[in-house]
Amino acid sequence: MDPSRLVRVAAASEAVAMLFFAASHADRDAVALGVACLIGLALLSWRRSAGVGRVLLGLLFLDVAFFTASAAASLTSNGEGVGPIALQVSLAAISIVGLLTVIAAFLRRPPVARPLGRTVAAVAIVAGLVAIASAGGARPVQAASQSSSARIETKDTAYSTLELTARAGEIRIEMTNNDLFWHTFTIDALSVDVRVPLAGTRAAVFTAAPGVYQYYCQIPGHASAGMRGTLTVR
Ligand SMILES: [Cu+2]
Repeated sequence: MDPSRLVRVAAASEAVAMLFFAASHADRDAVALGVACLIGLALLSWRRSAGVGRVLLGLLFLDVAFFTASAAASLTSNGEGVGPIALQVSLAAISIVGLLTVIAAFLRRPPVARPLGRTVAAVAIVAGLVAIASAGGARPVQAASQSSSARIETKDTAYSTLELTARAGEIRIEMTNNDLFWHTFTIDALSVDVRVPLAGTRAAVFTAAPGVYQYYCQIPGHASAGMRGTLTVR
């Protein structure tokens, strides 16, 4: 099987999985990635633009592989839900397969033996189906809130609140992420930086004196998209 054909299979699987997640969770990052996959796929259709398409898809696969593999590792080490882990593992699998097929296509490797080609294509498609099946179940668990702590959630590249209040002393901010990719709860002035994967809940525990502190998400582009707020400590 021709490596460039395998690139198409992997890109189509990734696009379908991303757009399915985007449709079920209204996740802006997933929409952008799904659309970018479709653009890459379209560019492959013309000989002149095929190289650009491969580079675009290669970068997308690399980006998704990095974030989903690290999210899967984090969710696993925290013993979090099987659904979210399956979603991240399957997206990582599609992306790693996709990245390898892009590299093979660039190296102009001779066509892969048909059984191997079929296996690679099957892995991409099955991983896509697993991603779709687990996307619906990737919902966070609600944790009980306590008076001494505050909770915040992220959805559609936005914090659930842009104003948090807490009492001076030890403060615990629990954040749950409902989006496909990582978000952070970061306060530079207090050296707070908690990273939260999909369906993960992580707590930032720190001590603060009375004052107003800025919190934001460190993922590139997220703070400027509105992921910044203020924590008022009284
Ligand atoms: Cu973010």
